[in-house]
Amino acid sequence: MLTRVWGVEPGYTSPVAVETTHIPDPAAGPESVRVAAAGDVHANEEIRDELMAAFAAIDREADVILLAGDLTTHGEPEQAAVLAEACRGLETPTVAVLGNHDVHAGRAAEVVEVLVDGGIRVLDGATTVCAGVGIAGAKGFVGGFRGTHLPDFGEPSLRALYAETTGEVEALDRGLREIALCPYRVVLLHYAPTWETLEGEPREIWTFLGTDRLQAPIVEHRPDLVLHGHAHAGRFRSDVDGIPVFNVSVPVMGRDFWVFELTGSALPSTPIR
Ligand SMILES: [Mn+2]
Repeated sequence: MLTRVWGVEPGYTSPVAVETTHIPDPAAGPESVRVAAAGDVHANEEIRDELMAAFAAIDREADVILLAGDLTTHGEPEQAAVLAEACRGLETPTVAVLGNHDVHAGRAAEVVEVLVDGGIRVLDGATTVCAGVGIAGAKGFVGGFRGTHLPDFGEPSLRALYAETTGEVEALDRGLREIALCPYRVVLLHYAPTWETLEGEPREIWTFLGTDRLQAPIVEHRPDLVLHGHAHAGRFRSDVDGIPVFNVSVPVMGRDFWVFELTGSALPSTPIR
């Protein structure tokens, strides 16, 4: 269903600026960090050269590279090896979550092993900290949006699906608690937490492209930035309760990576009367 387009336009010179709640400390070094992001890279042997070139070009252009799932075309370890090779030796740390394509072959554990061997940190309901950026990463799952939710009712298979999404929501909540004290906090997902970045995809399949159940921990913990992929025909930019959400699927961006610059913004002082 999802056709991959590898964007070639370099766009590293005009990052999207994201103001954060971080209070800058001049003594603590740089006041901003650059996050490069891409989803739905869909590595395989045929695009080896483009992939190598794209990752070589983004290296050192950002403080961290985030990959929002669908790292491979069909979840074969050989495909993951192509991405691992592109990332091996990069100076910029790379962090990824898996997508549905990466679990398709039933070999997700091997895929993760290959990626880790290439130096990629794979988060499956877990967290990591790179360059002061706390990252809570999970694949997420399906479930729909207000008015179209899959119910927790009836057949065991349907209820198991609901429970699997519950597990993703709980993992995201735990992750955001773990990184609560990081200066910058980013959520990395494959599935969409809002329908607003799905606009462009057929409305009939939105329930299978994500769920607003993922919004609960986002609204509670208020990370600085939320990134997802999966919806190749969706929309780039939206928000959840004012928190910026970007669909960084490569076909949506029309380029290899997008760079987000997270900048500390001193909170305004309370006027004293
Ligand atoms: Mn996907």
